[in-house]
Amino acid sequence: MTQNYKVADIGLAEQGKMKIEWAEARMPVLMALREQMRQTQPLAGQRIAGCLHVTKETAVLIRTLVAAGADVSWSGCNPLSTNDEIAAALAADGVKIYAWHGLNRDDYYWCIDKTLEFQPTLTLDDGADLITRVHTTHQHLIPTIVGGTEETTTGVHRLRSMAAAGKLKYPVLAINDAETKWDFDNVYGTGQSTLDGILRATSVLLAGKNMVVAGYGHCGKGVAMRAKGMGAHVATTEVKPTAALKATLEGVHVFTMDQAARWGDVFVTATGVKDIIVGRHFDVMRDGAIVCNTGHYDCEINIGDLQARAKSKRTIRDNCDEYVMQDGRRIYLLGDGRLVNLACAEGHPSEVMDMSFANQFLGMVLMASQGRSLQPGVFDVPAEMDQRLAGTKLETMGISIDQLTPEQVTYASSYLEGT
Ligand code: RBV
Repeated sequence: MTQNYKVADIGLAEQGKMKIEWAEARMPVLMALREQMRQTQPLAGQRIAGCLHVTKETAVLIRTLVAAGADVSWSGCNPLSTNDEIAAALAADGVKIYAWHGLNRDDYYWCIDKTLEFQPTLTLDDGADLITRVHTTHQHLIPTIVGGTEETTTGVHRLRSMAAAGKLKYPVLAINDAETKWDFDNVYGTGQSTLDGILRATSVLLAGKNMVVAGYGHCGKGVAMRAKGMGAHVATTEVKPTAALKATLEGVHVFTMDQAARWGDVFVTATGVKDIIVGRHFDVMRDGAIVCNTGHYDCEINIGDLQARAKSKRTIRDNCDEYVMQDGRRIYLLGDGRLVNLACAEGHPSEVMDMSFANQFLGMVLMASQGRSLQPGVFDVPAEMDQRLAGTKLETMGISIDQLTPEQVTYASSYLEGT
């Protein structure tokens, strides 16, 4: 029998199982859906190829997809984000999984291609690498695919460009754009886990430090908010006037990166755009500057420019490389410029992934039943699904909210009511 997994060390499975249990205890919405849909089996007969960070939270999602009847084949969506213990636990459970921490680019695509071997009917992406692979090297699979989902901002951007160019060949749900995803995961998830990654890799005191957060979108805002809470002086860099204005009114300095490069002690990129920190910025940074990225891809910091300026490099701590410049200044790069929260810590906390992955799960169920009737394109998560999910999350937290009376409903919808 051929082995239907490739992981770093299957011997790590027991450790991984305990971590998954830890996450399950903190993901009540997804767990309730699992029990509900174990009965109804809405994913029976579906083959789901997934490409998403192999974390304890993702394992909870995978177990839920399997409980609902799906056959699943999985790869990671970033070379440094796979937790080897989790991958081992999933493999031991019989999940087809091809993922290990620290794989190279060729292995990365080998893993994705392995997940496509069972001819999926649904694709689940984070960053759109899987769906891009289907549309470039595996187009023969398109006729049997009914739909897909996409987890993150960068992936949704890619898919919208693909759709605008007429190149997207099946319907995809933009999970990222659900309110119960971006307004929580992107802000509070990124905020906490990014600082978690920086602290695990450096253990520096953030109080009193100058922290530069490139990009004041949902992710940047979350990082800035939490860094402020730790006592850092926070600045952001922006290209969008309204975002820069919001930052200013929220008490965050706004600088150009040329200005910020001289000012910062710690730099985090959260823009989704390449070349945010380049050679001329490294040239003026302070001795000891710490640089990292929390955007989906590792292109925001130009590492080639950093390497070209360095006379030496050593790994001084786990996930922390020290580059010594020609003039003796030291610059520290965390997690090879890849998502610092996943490369140097455990990604977003389970409590927030509960909502993101409940959306993913319901998105798969929706696509399984309705994908065939949709045209190719990028679709929003239905608004009522979003509100229902938020309501369930509140219930699990023991929080009750009010309901409008019929009179209030009439008032709210009347244009005749005034002074
Ligand atoms: N993300 N997943 C985790 N713990 O499984 N942490 C972060 C986890 C996702 C998050 O939803 C974000 O949109 C995406 O990673 C970026 O690749």
